[in-house]
Amino acid sequence: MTLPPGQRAVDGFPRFGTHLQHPPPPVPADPVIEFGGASLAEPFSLSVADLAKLTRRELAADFHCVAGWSATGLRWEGAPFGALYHQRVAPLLACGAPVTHVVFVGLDGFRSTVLLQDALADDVLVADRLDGLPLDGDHGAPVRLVSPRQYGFISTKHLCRVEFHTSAPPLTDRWSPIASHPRARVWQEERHRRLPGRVVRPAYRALIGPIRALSARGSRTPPR
Ligand SMILES: Nc1nc2c(c(=O)[nH]1)N[C@H]1C(S)=C(S)[C@@H](COP(=O)(O)O)O[C@H]1N2
Ligand SMILES: [Mo]
Repeated sequence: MTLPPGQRAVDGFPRFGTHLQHPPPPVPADPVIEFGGASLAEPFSLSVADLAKLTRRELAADFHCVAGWSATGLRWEGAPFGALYHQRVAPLLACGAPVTHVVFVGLDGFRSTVLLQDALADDVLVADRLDGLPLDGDHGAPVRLVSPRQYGFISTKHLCRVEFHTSAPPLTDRWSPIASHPRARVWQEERHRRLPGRVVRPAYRALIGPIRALSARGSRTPPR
C-alpha cells in the first residue's frame, strides 16, 4: 500500500478536527443544504432527502489528515459534487465573473475554501454513507464533503451550506501558525500555506495525540 508523502496509516477511522471538545451537532429533522454566494443570482436549497435521489456514486478511497494520519480503504457513497454543480448550480449562475472558489460550511460553523477546479475533481462527493451505513455523527451526519486527494480539512462534515465566489474569500487563518495550504493536495504535500510540507510534518504529528484525547471525550461512538 502506498501512502502520500509523510502519512502513516492508522487503524480504523478516528473522529478528528477542530470541533472535538463538542459532541457532533444534532441532525435537524429535515436537513437541507443551502446554495448561495455572490455567484448565484438566486440562492436555493436542496433537502438531504432529495440529494439521495440524485445520481449516486460509490468511491473507495483513503482519507488523509494534514496532521499525518491516514485511514485506509474507506467506502463512501453519495452524489458527485461535479454532477450537482453542473446540473443544479451552473444553470443558475449570474452572468459575469466566473466562479473561482467554493466555500463548504458545516453545522458546527467549520468552513473549508476550495478552488472550483479542485472541487470539480471526479472523486469529490457529497457523501451520506460510509462503509455501507448511513454516515454517523462522528464522521459528518447527515452529509459531508469528501475530497480524497486533498487533506481532510477540506472535507467539511455536517454540510449545511455551499457558497460560490468569484474571488478568494478573506482568509480566516491568516495569522495562524498552521495556516492551511489553499489547494491541500496530499500527493504534493501541500500542508502549509508558506512552509514546505516536509518541514511541518513533526510539528503537525505532535498534535495528533492531544487532539485524539479530546475526540474520545466528544465522541458519540467508541473508537473502532
Ligand atoms: N464540520 C467539520 N468538518 C470537519 C472538521 C471539523 O472540525 N468540523 N475537521 C476537518 C478535519 S481537520 C479532518 S482531518 C476531518 C476529519 O474527519 P473525521 O472526523 O471523519 O475523521 O474532518 C474535517 N472536516
Ligand atoms: Mo485534519
